[in-house]
Amino acid sequence: MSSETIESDEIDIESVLGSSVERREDPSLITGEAEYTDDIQRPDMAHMAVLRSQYGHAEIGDIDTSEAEEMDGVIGVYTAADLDVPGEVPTGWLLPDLNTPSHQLLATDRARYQGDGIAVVVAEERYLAQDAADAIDVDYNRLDAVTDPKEAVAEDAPALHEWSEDPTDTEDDEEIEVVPPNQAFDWEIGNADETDEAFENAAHTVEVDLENQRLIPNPMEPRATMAEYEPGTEELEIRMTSQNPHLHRQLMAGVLDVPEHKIHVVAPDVGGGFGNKIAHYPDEALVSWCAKETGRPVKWTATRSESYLTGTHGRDHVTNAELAMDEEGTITGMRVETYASMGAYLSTFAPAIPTYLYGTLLSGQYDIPAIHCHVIGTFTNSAPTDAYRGAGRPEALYVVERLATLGAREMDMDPAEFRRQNFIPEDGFPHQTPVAVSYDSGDYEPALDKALDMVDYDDLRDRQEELRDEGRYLGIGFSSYIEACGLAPSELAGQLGAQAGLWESGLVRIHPSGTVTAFCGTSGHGQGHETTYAQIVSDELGIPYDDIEIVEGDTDEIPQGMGTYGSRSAAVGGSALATSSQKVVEKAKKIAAHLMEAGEEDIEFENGEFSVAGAPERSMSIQEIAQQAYLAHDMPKGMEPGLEETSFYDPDNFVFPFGTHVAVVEVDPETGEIEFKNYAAVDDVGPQINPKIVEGQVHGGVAQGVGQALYEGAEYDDNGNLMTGSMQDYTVPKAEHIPEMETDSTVTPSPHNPLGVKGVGEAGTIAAPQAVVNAVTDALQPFGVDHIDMPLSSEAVWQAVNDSATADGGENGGDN
Ligand code: MCN
Repeated sequence: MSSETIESDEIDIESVLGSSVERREDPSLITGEAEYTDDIQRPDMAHMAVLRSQYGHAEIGDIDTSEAEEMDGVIGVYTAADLDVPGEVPTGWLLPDLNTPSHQLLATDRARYQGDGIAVVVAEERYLAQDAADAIDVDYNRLDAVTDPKEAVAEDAPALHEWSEDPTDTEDDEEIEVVPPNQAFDWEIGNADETDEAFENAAHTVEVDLENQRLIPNPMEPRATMAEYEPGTEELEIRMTSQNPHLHRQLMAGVLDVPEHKIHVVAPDVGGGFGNKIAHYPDEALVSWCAKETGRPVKWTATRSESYLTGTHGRDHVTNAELAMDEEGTITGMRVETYASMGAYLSTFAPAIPTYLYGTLLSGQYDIPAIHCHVIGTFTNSAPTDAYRGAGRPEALYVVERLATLGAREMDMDPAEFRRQNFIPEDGFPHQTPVAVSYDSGDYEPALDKALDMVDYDDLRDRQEELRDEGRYLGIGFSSYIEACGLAPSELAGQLGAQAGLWESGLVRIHPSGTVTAFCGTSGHGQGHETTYAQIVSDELGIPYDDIEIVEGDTDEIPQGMGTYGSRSAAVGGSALATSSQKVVEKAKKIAAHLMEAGEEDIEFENGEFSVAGAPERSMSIQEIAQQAYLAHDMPKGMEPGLEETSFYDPDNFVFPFGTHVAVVEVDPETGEIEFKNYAAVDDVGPQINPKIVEGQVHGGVAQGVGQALYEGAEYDDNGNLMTGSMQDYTVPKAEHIPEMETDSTVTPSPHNPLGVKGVGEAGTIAAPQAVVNAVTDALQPFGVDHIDMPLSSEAVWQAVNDSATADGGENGGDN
């Protein structure tokens, strides 16, 4: 990528789009001037702490709050019985026959995961609030727990929820299906019969059992909220770590029964989210309730351990996957069955993640005629799961790309050539997959070829052979991934169960002096929107980049919004701003024609100048037009003064970025240690607004994907105790753990948005895990190791080598 950063005063309007302009948000972030939620102070501010269940599953008996209430400085102690809120924590995505359990802001009779809130304390000081919460005495009756997604629906599994309706399907008189109590949903996509037939007729099949382990998101800033209630105006102002302030406002209005227009949500600077700050949690609503109840501004900031316990987790799938092929290794079918943990309750978007964001991506980059995917969502005594960078798509591509590698092995084919043979051809777009989605555009071979060049593939295979002779094990792993982002066409989202539209709003206002403020309903929290959005608006309006200000994350300033997740901001938010800018230019053109006494059709617009065709000396700048639009002394008849426009942009389709990542590792079979030798990432995200930002997103995404492949994994014990409850037990990779990576790109525009852009925010996370696992198992081929579940710790690798040696009587590992 051509991504040397350039300073903003070095760019001109012709090249502003596509330049690596320095991120304008960084100076305040790196000099400590940024204001995070926890930095906010109010003179009479109180602090909230939450007493959380210490057990994974327990009945709650008496709760004795007397000692806490008597402590000096305690303002109030509240349990579920004190809360007069009408609403429960809502589920924002409904599937057919979804079992939606009651989820109160505080647990009433039962705690269902370690960390479930039981009481809150409001006190003068933060640590006093926590001490008082610790002084609350709860009479627990411990219950058996279940934490494995598949075991949760076993006959003898302890049930988490009591359903008000008998969960027995009696519609069909012949067959009475008893739904296991811990089953959230039973969902399928694709064609089961056609897929079964493909397997019956297959010349070759491969099968793998795999786990996509539970992950804990680690944004630098934990979740935090500061709420203030104004009794005079009855307004509630909530400053919180949000990826989607308007959505939080809407949901909170229902939960707290406060009119939506009386709630003002602001996301100050937010230190990363990775999906963790999308959901509506009980905590933010509790802070808001406490502010109203006590009449004091109230703040709550999660500790890191509290984040680990109660923030939404990601992944947690147990899967069986199979691939069918003909004699030549052409894929003819794929069959997948997955058990996906929802945790103890349904988080806001949880039901969508292992279904519509997973099953629909199982075709990968391949032309597969028949696919069937069956997913059983289950309740377990663990933190609720929800979106975590990639959300459903890393799980899908892990399945696809593990199968592709195993398929190539079965066929004794080179894994790159196996992929190439099965790619959807360049002229095959738009491509309708058998799992509902239609890919917008793609051209997969050039990305693969670039990646092969970057790692010197042919030489590398020779080198692999040479090293094996020396008893060293080099492995090369491929991941030719696809992803669906730019969420999403509202009509389609509605058909699939979304309880919200997924359009985006953008307001572009040119001020009388010619500078611009542009407002967007997305809410960046590290992605660089202030920079890239200003590039888009500058390009559209022909106004210098430095004269453009971007505003996000404030429900009072921005008309409406759906927020930032699903790598949607560039494709949907950026398109809303581009559309509004185009509307501004249209209006300005009419004014220009009027003022220059020319027909509108004769007015040309380029780089911020309106001129009369054939008479370039007759021209006016867009800034001059803005001034005239506000003076309004001489406007076209009937036209309103001012120069600002709003759009609600609703995309026609998802966008489907893709690419090939190749990991090269060396594995020591005696210690199980893995060393990166190379990592090449070729990503196609359509035209790049800012190549440096794109590169940064790929780096960050790959870091998280490598984290999943090698280091991270949330572990609960059999009682539902989180064993990886802090950074001491949960390995978040550090710089030294991340490979040096080389990035490059191809550019295939999407036909579905005015900028042609596809998202990049999750690409690396979706691509990396299977590149690494495929590389490690490639290295271990002499030992017959075909699969190891993530994270590939040294112990897991060592164990796999030893198990395989035991299984074949020591024949494997022949080279050393
Ligand atoms: N971009 C670009 N050219 C493109 C596509 C995108 O220059 N063709 C730029 C965008 O303008 C934006 C950035 O790349 O500045 C990411 O854009 P996009 O792919 O639209 O993703 P979003 O902005 O919607 O961000 C969401 C995405 C997700 S889903 C997660 S999770 C994630 C991620 O972004 N969390 C992040 N990246 C993160 N980066 C940081 N620093 N912190 C997080 O929490």
